[in-house]
Amino acid sequence: MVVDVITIFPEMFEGPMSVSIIGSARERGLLELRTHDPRDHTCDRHRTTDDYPYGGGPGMVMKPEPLVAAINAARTAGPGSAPVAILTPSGRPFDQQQAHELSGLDRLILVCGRYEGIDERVFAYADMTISIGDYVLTGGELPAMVVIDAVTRLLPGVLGDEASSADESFTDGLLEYPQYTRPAEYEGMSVPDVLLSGHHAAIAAYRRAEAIRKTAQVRPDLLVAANLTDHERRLADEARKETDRD
Ligand code: 4FN
Repeated sequence: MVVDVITIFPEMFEGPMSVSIIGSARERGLLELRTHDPRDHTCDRHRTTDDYPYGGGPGMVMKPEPLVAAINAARTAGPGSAPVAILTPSGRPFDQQQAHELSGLDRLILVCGRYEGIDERVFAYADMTISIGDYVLTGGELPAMVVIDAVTRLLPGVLGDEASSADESFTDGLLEYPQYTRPAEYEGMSVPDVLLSGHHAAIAAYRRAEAIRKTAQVRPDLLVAANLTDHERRLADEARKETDRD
C-alpha cells in the first residue's frame, strides 16, 4: 500500500514511522510512506501556508492553494486513483472497522491540518474525513500516524501468522483478557491457577469470560457489536450489574 501524507511537519513522521512493525513493513516494501510539504508548493518568499481568517477571530487558517497543490502532487506521484482523507475533529470517528476498510486500498492520501484549521474549500477535494477522538490537538499529524499504524498492521504479510490469527480472535470486538508472564508470583500477586494448568479448553474459556467481563464493566458500548451466546450475554449482564453497584 502507498500512503501519501500532506503535512507542513514531515519530520514528525521520521521517528515513529521508522521503528518496530511499521518500520519493518516499510523496509520490506509492504508500506510505502511518502510526505508532501505544502510549503514546497508556495510561490512567495516566506513560503506562507497560513493566513488570517475572513470575518476575524483568533488564530490563522491554512491557505487552500499550497494544500491543494500538494494533494495534486501526491495524486500524480503514483499510478491509479487515491482517495483523499482529511484528518479533522469533525470527521468520521475512526475505528477498527474503518482500519479494515482502508487496509483494502492500494493507495491513500492523508491531509493534516495545522493552525486553527483548514480553509473550508479544501474539503471539496476530499473523499472522506476522519477523526481519531474528541480532544484538542495542535495538528493532524499524530492522528495520521494513528491511522497509518492501525491500517499497516492489517496489511497482508505485516504481522506473522501467529500475531494475525491472534488479531482475528481479539477483533471479535472485545477488550483483551488479562495477561501474565513469569514469575508465577510477583510481590504477593499470583497468576490464576487455570493458566498454569495446561488445560487448553479451560484456559480459552477463562480468557473469553474475562474479556467479556472486562468489556461489560469498562466499555459496555462495545458489547453491542460483539457476537455473544445467550450464556455470554447473561455473564455480561452480571458483570455490568457489579460495576453499577460501585
Ligand atoms: N485538531 C475539538 C473542537 C474544535 C477543535 C478541535 C481541535 C489541529 C488544525 C484541527 C483533533 C482531534 C482529533 C484530526 C477539537 C484531529 C484533530 C482529530 C485536529 C489543528 C485544526 C486541530 C470538540 C474534538 C475537542 C485543532 C473537539 N482527528 N482543533 O483539536 O486536527 O483527526
